[in-house]
Amino acid sequence: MAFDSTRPLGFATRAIHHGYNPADNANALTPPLHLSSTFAFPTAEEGGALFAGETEGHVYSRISNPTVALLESRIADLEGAEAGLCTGSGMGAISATMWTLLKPGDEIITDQTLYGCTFAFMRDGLSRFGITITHVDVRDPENLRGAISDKTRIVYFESPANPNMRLVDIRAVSSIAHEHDTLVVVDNTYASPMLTRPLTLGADFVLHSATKYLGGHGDLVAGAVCGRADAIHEIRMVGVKDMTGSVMAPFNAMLVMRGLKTLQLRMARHCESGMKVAEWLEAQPGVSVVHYPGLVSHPQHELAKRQMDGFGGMVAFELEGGYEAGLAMMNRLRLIRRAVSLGDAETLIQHPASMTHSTYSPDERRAHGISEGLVRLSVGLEDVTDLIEDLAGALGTNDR
Ligand code: 3LM
Repeated sequence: MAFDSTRPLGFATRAIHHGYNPADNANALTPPLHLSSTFAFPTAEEGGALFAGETEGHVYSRISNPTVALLESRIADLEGAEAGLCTGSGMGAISATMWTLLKPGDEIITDQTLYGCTFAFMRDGLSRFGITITHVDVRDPENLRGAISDKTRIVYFESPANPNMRLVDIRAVSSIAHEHDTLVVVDNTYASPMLTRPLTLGADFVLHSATKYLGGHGDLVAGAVCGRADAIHEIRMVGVKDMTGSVMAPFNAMLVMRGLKTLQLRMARHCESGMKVAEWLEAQPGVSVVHYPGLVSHPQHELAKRQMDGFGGMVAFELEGGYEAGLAMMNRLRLIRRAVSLGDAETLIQHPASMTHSTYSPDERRAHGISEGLVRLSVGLEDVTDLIEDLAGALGTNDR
């Protein structure tokens, strides 16, 4: 029998159990992996009814799949959404959502700072089809008031933003956007639903690169979008089925479900170690600035305390020696891996200007607050003393 609690279940419990009852699946503790690409119709008429949307069920795995559907319902539950949809990558979730919601003539307002490929998708992809992109610094929500118009269909941002850790007040921005009947789409990759739940703060859609904290082990590429059931159905039937074909493989859904089981545990450790590394870095000579929402020196620390249930594992910093010093320091690391991506067990370091944000021109980076010397750390799950020792060696603050 399914467990029936009189009070809402906790985050970790839901991340492990939501939507699955072993009794429905030969008592298998672990949900089955349905690899089937297609599903047999009992009769031709029933197949027709499924296609007509008169009955519910699986037809073909580019539309839906039972293993992926379980993950979709779990992520939606953790985000406090009516429905979820999983995709082949984070960019798949972003593009399928945008192609579904926007039409020529519409405008999208985004924050200044976006992940490099999201920025390029908007600049080179959406703009080709008659959609206007306007970048506004929505760290001050009032800036949105001056920019928003009848044409603005979507306000889009990340919080914390990749790579400079700027935050957006989701509640304030959503309330201004809704005065203008504009949809709010939040990329919640950095925080994960454990630290921020944008829909409960007023956003309309929440997106993820599930490659990162949701998967958590650096062994898959995946994405997700959550929101109201009717809108998610439309993104599934238009943005995924017909426009991008960006489908999550059932095996990847299994892996993300495995990752979700430890999301709370992992995130708690990311937060603890992220804070220690950020505080340590801030105290080092030669480190000119550390961007981490848990630091009192972060200009939006008060917002972070209000909006986030922890400050996460992403830390960005700059050295006094700028670009060259940053790269030289990266090359001296012995344990921390030089790699893009984030949210893995392994601590990763990368240089946004030449890597994740090389899609921006130098002028665009300057205008969008992404400095050339910035270095980005995804603090992993190793012993934090080992990480700090490696950083100390690379910064030349110990005798190695
Ligand atoms: C990275 N980021 O290293 P996928 N939204 C955010 C992201 O950080 C990312 C995506 C969407 C990185 C990937 S860079 C070549 C490697 C906030 C990805 C896109 O399509 O699952 O990679 O998600 O910052």
